[in-house]
Amino acid sequence: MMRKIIFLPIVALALFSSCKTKNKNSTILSTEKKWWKEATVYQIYPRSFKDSDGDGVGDLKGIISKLDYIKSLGIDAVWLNPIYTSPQKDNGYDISDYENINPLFGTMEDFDTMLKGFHDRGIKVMMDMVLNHCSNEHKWFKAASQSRSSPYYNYFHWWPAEKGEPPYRWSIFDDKAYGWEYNKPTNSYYLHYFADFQPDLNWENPALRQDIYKMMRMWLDKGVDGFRMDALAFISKDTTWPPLPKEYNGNWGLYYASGPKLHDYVQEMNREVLSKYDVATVAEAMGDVARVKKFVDEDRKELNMAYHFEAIDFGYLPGEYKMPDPNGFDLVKWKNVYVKWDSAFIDKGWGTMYLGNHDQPRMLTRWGNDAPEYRVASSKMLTTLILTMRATPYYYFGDEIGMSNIKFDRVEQYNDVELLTNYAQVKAKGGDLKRFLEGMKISSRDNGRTPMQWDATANAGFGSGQPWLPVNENYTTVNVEAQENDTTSVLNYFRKMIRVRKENEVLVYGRFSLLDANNPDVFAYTRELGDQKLVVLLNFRSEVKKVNTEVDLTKAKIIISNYAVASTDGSLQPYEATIFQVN
Ligand code: TEU
Repeated sequence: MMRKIIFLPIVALALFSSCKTKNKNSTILSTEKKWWKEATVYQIYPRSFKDSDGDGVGDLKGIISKLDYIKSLGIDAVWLNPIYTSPQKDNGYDISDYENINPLFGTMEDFDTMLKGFHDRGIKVMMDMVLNHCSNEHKWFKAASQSRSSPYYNYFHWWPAEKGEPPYRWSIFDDKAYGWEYNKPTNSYYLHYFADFQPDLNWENPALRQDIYKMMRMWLDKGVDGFRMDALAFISKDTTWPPLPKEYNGNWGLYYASGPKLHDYVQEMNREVLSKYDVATVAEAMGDVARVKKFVDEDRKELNMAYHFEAIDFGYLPGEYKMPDPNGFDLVKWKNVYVKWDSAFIDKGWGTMYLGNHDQPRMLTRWGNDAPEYRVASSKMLTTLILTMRATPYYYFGDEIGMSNIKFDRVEQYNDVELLTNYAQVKAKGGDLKRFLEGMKISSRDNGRTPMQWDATANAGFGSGQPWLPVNENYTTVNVEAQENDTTSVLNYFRKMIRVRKENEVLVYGRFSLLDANNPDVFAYTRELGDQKLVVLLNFRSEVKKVNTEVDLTKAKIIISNYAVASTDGSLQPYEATIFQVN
């Protein structure tokens, strides 16, 4: 049954009422109110959240058992990483059946129970949609790879071997960084921008597109509230396969993203699927401001939100895979990245804010300070940043208790295909593997994938079986149970910060302006809407630092602070985060 949008007048009013805000610098912020702009999205990586059956892998029944906990956070929506049938070689981003649940996670009945459980609690559910590629075990690829005359052959991109070697394309998850794989039965190469077990889907083919739309409608008809669209920028390819230009220089975001028909496809998807439902959509959108904006400019009728990579990929050495700069990251430049992306969506579109997800290390280790004495203050400080930007916050599970990187020493401890293939590349080039592994302690994806730390019992209460990735050994002190009744805990600060965002519309729609822009240690800004003005001060250092706000804070009202006594004298305590209301 189609769950078409039936707008009750009152809902329609709320959804379409427009708030035009004139600020003192007289620019007009035109902001159409939407539930997904006001929502805080909590990301659940199902493998690592809660294991109900003792097989060491988190599952849907595990999530169901934690619905009340999730509700207690005050979040509005969840985004679930892929739970579809999959060989799990890239933990579900290699889908072999888009219309079923992987038995590892449960059954469709479990899914329905979980969805209802979220909806009963007023929480929306966003599913991950992997539309650039599927698994080589998908029935489409199995048939396609048998014969060129298979009706599914053109569901993929092929280069016939009689034409010689295909033109070079890069692959992010390949031992040889080579994006074509030879397939004997068809005597042709198939394209894979990701791992060789993730063949790219051929969106040129209308039959493929129709199958995809049908599948998306199936999930929406079930009542799903939105999609996070994986690697969407890559779905269109220039199928004349031109050689890469000299200026390419490894920048696939610029040269592979936004293929010539990308936006035709997204607009078609909008017409055929998305426009028929009240859903939230967010794309992984690689590229510069102009490219990313195209996805979310309302007039173009594509998607709602996009997330860029400029702030999250910041502070790595150029030309190397996620190698952190030993000098740390330049806060002044980082702040300017946020200014740039905020202004990208001033009049049109809407952005996202995140500091961690399943492709990232723990935000505490990467952007804060995971030393025991700074864990609490810097986790709260980063939480404050995420929840005070003019963008929809995406908050990664476990960050609400201040989980940190596990920092494996040996390559054998890793599970992640991205790490393992990049390790193989460094090894093949005779590179410095020790240095590589040191860097990965800060940046690798598995750091963000260790099991949720529920309590101080065995396996941190994640489940009775040996977890698929080890539990961080700090679980005996860093866990939900220990923080539940502690009013000063990171967990309770997160809940409080969510309430602060909900109670202050200015934090959603208000203008964002940087303060003390050249301050190398403090991220300071104002948010303004109508007559309300908030000042947000965030100290990114483990020492007391000065900030110049040009406002007398001694008379300002303190909305929230991560210190019992907030500083009002133009200094900030280590990792202090304080929000003031100044009028
Ligand atoms: O990631 C897409 C992507 O571009 C990755 O390169 C990501 O930015 C990188 O891993 C960061 O180090 C998506 C998913 O989020 C990721 O988990 C999948 O592995 C990938 O697609 C393939 O589906």
